[in-house]
Amino acid sequence: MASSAPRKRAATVITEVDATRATDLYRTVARIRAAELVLQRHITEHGFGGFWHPGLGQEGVQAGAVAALRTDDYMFIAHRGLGYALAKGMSLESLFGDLFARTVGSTGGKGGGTVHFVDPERGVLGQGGAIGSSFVLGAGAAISGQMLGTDRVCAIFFGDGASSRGTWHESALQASVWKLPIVWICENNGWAVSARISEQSPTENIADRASAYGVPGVIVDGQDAIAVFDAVTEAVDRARAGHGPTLIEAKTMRIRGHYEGDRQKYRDDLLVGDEIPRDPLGILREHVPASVADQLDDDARHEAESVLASVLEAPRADPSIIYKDVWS
Ligand SMILES: Cc1ncc(C[n+]2csc(CCOP(=O)(O)OP(=O)(O)O)c2C)c(N)n1
Ligand SMILES: [Mg+2]
Repeated sequence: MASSAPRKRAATVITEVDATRATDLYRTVARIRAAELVLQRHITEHGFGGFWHPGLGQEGVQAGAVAALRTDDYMFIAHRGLGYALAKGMSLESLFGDLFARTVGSTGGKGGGTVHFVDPERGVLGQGGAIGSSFVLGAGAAISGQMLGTDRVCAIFFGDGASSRGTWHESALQASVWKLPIVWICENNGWAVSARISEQSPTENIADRASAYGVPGVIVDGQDAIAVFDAVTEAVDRARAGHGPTLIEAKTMRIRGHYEGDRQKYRDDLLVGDEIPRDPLGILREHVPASVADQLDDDARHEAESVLASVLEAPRADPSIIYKDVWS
């Protein structure tokens, strides 16, 4: 089932459902984009206490994939951006609150940024700070769903760099044998910090590794949110029906540095100007009336600006909460 070219959507005729879906995806991508840009500006002007790994340009993967999940499906996010958590229904206030260590954050102000975004009611289980640990944690969440007799699926996001961890291989083997309800979503943006994909993988496609474990490997154009939604929907249906995991590789690109402020001297493919190649918003605009898209852009910008302003006014947490929620 592995393929060497991005899967094309079969449907070229826009149905009523497609138009609604495209508008919903546009709204989500626009909200993520606006949050990314407002953070980028703030960090450039005022600096930042931690690391912000921008997900600019990768919003199509995040919005498209999460739209294919139910609210009660589990999800392990990756560190690049906040799109996964926002798309799953967490409020922008709770995410900015985490980034700026304010009490309104999902961790109540303990900070830590993207790594600690959490919302069990919406299935957002955070991520492991050690890249690749989410593969085993996610397998555990999937087993728990199975043992409790639910039909919950667990989506696990990760990068091309993380795909080389042994943890993927051991959990892939077990997940395949036990038919765990997992969808692995690899955001292949071509870089792991300063290492090109060609320096860390002997094969061009991460998805090709799936065949070794007897699971489908699907390549999808990560800039096309609808194509991502279609691919993840098929994988989610398969997992929910008890047929086991799927590996989806979304081809995307890292627009900015590994972290905001990274000068990227190692890079020979730096973009000039602000234009995002194959911009996920531009691709969705083919399916959304211009006036609707313009309004959604305005709404998203307004939301990001006003939420950032109010979060920066919110109180910082008292240091005494530092051990709250720590399991020992
Ligand atoms: C086990 C482990 N090794 C190294 C790191 C440091 N680190 C954080 S992100 C990253 C690169 C990840 O690259 P990729 O998975 O492609 O994700 P991307 O940053 O491109 O989104 C590394 C090496 C870490 N957090 N954990
Ligand atoms: Mg990468």
